[in-house]
Amino acid sequence: LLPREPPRSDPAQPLPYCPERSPYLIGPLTVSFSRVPTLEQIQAKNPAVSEGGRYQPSACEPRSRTAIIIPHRNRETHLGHLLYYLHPFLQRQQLQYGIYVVHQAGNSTFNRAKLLNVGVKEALKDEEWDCLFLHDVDLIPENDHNLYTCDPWNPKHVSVAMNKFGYSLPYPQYFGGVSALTPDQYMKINGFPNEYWGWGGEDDDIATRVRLAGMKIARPPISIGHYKMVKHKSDKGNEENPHRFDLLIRTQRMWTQDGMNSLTYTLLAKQLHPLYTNLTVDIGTDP
Ligand code: UDH
Ligand code: NGS
Repeated sequence: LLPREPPRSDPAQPLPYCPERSPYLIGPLTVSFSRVPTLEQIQAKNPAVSEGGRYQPSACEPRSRTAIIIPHRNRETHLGHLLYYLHPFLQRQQLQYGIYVVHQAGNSTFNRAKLLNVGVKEALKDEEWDCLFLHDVDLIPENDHNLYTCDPWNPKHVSVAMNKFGYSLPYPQYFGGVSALTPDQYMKINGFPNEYWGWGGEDDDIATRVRLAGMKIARPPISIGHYKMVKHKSDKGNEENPHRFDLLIRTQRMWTQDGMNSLTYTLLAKQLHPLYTNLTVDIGTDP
């Protein structure tokens, strides 16, 4: 448990940096989905989290300001599980953070990568985040040595060892699940593609963008990047994208034209919930 930190004595005095290694880290964690926590229960366990799902350590200057961006539609149970584990996890890492849930309005085909672009654009209006964590809702980190900070040089693929893949990478270029980029790295790859509607391929497109922009994929050690997935059936409105292989052939030609520089959407609502900021967005429909 995180001990209560003393209140800041003199707000004008600069705080010392938080230690390089947080003293609150535990290592491997036990993650179970047998009970679905209510938002009220999660709130009660996280009294230091403020409106919009924001936190900053009170006794030291955090080494990273990290925005967690979660693409979402119709996965409330998964969101409960993730918030339950993620809030204490991030506080133990002594980070300043904010959690954004980007909710796709309407029933048209789901578009994970475009929702993440929207989340980045909106989050950067709030704060000069050092690090953007693009995070599937159903993946729970199982080791808090897996720091939610960015690699200064290269985009980081973080969910390297998921239980559903036997705690190993399914293939060397896999970039799905959870990834972390600095805002600079994100802009350098022109963000994520907007044109992948439905399941599959958008993460492979992102991996290719990283290479085409002259960077490499950074990764935490397999022993630390453990994630447990909440089991679920495939979603209505996120069927396999039949065009994904055609799109992937064109990444090299398209990546500079399709991304943050071509992103259009309508923000329908921005609500500061106690545990997260909810962005409801109209991203259009599958052409
Ligand atoms: N998501 C939603 N709602 C949806 C669909 C996706 O919130 O209806 C979000 C959610 O954050 C999820 C992420 O998008 O974690 C990725 O969704 P996904 O369906 O691509 O991946 P997931 O691992 O499921 O959740 C894999 C389903 C396997 C389909 C197999 C097709 N061959
Ligand atoms: C690849 C998909 C990726 C996907 C990965 C894991 O085949 O988008 O499988 O999928 N690429 C293409 O379809 C081109 S999973 O086992 O999680 O359903 O992330």
